Amino acid sequence: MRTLTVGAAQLGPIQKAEGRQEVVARMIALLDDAAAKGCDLVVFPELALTTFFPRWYMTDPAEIDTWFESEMPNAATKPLFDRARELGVAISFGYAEKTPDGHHFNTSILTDKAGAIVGKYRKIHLPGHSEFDEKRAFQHLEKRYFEPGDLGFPVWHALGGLMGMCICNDRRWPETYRVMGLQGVEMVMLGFNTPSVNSQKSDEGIEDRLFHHKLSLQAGAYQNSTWVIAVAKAGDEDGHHLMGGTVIVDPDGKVVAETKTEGDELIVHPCDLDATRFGKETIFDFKRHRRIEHYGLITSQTGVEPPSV
Ligand code: CDT
Repeated sequence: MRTLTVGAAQLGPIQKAEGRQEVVARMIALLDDAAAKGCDLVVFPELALTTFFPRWYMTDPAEIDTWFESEMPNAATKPLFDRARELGVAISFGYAEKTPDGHHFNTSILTDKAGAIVGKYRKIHLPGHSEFDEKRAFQHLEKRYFEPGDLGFPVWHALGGLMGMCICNDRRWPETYRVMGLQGVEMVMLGFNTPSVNSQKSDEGIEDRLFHHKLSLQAGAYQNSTWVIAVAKAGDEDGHHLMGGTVIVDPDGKVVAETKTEGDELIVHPCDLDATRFGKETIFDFKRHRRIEHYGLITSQTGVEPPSV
């Protein structure tokens, strides 16, 4: 057994006016709780330090940049890194990253138990749109504020296992898991901010949204025989509701732990990384069973092209 005890640290809503220091204090409270419960690793949501700002339409670059971090750790997040190091707990969380040469990404990091950053991922599948869309009930402007990630889907040797990350909408795309699966990933960590209604389909509510969320995670976990840790930012942010649904999914595709609220809430599960072996060595032994000679369209074509009549 190679057991990694994981805390999935859901955050309740963060209002637009709430500062990073307040949020970091909430994250430290969850981290303390996780350490007391024996966690080796605590995973926090996408864009964990602020409200989900891509719902707001902005045109002033200086205003936009107030939502971004130009270094990590920085003054606001140093107390979180310091506490994680003191407790000997690894952490993963998402934030809006501005690089020294001015690029903007939706990013997640993973630290080791000494608080050193050992992995960085930049979100590849950016949902939504780039211009104000009056037809939508509310805006989702990730394509306006972020560039698609430029780091691929790396997998790292860390915490005694093979660890990978993706972010929110990435979880809906099978390619995300398969590219990590081909590197032997044993645990995928991801944060999400998912509105509880579809801005383009008013009758698609929270039940359907939670169903599609879990369907994607459970399929990705099963088909690649990997743990998946999916962590929400949930609840009502300035009148915009985000669904909860923080879950830990085992390599058999089963949900083994789940939050019950839409507030700050920690769930903990002992994840045996060796439990990934059975699936990887049998039905999903890629080397024996994959037929790449028939998969060319997956990387040569983006949109749908029906066969000619
Ligand atoms: N943050 C994020 O990626 N949210 C999306 C909402 C899609 S609606 C434009 C998600 O896939 O959950």
